[in-house]
Amino acid sequence: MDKNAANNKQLLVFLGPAGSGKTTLAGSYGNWLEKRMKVKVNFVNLDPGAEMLCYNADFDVRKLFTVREIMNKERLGPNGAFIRCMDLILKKKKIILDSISEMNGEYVLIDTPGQMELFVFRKAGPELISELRKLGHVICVLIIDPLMTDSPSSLVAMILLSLVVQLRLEVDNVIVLNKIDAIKNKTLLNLVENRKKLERALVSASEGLISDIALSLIDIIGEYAPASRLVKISALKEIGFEELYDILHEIFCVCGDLT
Ligand SMILES: Nc1nc2c(ncn2[C@@H]2O[C@H](COP(=O)(O)OP(=O)(O)O)[C@@H](O)[C@H]2O)c(=O)[nH]1
Ligand SMILES: [Mg+2]
Repeated sequence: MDKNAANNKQLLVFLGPAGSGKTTLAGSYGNWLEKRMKVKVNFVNLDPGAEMLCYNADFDVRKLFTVREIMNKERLGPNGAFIRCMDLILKKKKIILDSISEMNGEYVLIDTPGQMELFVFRKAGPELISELRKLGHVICVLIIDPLMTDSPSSLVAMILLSLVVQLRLEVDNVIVLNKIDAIKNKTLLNLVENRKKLERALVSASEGLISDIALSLIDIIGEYAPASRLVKISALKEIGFEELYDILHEIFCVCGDLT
């Protein structure tokens, strides 16, 4: 692929804990881009354990291997098979990258394995993402599921997890809080926007040492995951997609790939 074409391609990698909505968001945001922005989108599934997808994958890693096949063939349990699959992703990376480089859409949306930690903390994720950078501008969409948070400190922990992923992958990124359609109590969500409120909530939660740790991490969050980079969305109801698009576009432009 020539350099200019590569520079104009946005590769969005969806990452987040199991069940946070990677697959749903890849599908619904991709459809939204095609419908509303009239752009061509390609979809890539890198989850060998996926049962069902909500998009038509232009490349699907399950054509090469699946977690179930590896479990049967190598007599492994689900975790062992998953680890083996991450090694296989690396082994087959040329097939994956060649296939992505042949895609002709302006956007390539990449859905990643359910077990984020195995992808991010083993070699597969960082190596693949580093190679993807040769094919276009890679931006990670880090998904937080606020339904998994039940206290101010657990919200801090979730945001921090996104920062750890950033540290490991070294690429541009945006953090999204998904499933806002399902959140009954919006108080916790509002804390994200207001650092002072979050501080007060941590103090009054009286979680002792946990609150103290969370309080001392707030500055880091303010610096590396500022509220302006946290987008509240619903992958299911297509809420917040304009804002997500604007932020992604801004990152894309600031880095000099667009004028
Ligand atoms: N209410 C609600 N549920 C969602 C949303 N996004 C995903 N889900 C649900 O969360 C579950 C896990 O989603 P999935 O995309 O498979 O997560 P993944 O494991 O990160 O790929 C599914 O039951 C989805 O329907 C959302 O915005 N709102
Ligand atoms: Mg998935």
